[in-house]
Amino acid sequence: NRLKLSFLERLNFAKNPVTRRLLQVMCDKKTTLCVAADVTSTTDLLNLAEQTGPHICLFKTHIDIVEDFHPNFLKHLKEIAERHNFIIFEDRKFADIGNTVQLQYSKSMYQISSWANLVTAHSVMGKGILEGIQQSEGLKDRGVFLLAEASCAGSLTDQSYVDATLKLAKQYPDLITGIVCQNPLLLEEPGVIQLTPGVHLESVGDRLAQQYNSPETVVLEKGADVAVVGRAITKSADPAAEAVKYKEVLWAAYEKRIAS
Ligand code: BMP
Repeated sequence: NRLKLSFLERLNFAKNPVTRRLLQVMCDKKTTLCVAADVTSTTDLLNLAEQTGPHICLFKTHIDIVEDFHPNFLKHLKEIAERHNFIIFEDRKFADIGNTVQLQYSKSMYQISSWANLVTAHSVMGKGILEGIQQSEGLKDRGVFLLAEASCAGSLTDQSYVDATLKLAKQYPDLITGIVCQNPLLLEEPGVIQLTPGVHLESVGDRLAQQYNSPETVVLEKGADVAVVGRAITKSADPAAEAVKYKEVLWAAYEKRIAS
């Protein structure tokens, strides 16, 4: 059962190179925190990366919300990522036919495949998306988080969708880093990471159907390995201090989970 194994033990099961690196970063820095960097300027993004960098394993971007994007900015982001030892993760949520996904992943001014080691994809279009990503030009080490469930109220994913998503993920062990979900899914493979968004210590949701759980709940009850925290950190007066707080609560919950 993956939930009882330590991240170090699970490292040996991981078939994807970015998953192995992620687990190593998590162990080295004692953090399972992924910050959702949902800010709209390159200055804010770089400041957030600098402030939260020492406390996170993943830095999750939505590059298409940035208003002053220029390729040069990526050099700075990569430099910060190397210095603070975290992985850059573009939450693109690919959801088209393989050929289009391939173009979206490696072309345009964003050229995601050249700087993001991790991306998200929807499973709704089937294997074409994964083939498209796998066969694109770009970084050699790449991993995909496949979405099985969403954190928001009214999501259309049902059990058969979840089951089909897990089945699809199993067919691409070399590419899949993990699953985005809200429940302790039966990921038989301990080398697959559960990523869970919708985490907040002080709020239960927003006005647009987002739903939050506490860090303890997502780790101990919902099976999260890595927790995604956005506005709880980005909107706080002191993002660095807030990141430390989340990192510590999340890590304590993980230690409790593997000890129990
Ligand atoms: P926040 O903690 O501010 O609500 O941000 C959550 C982040 O996680 C957003 O970037 C959102 O795109 C992402 N996310 C989510 O909230 N729910 C999901 O089911 C999947 C996501 O990727």
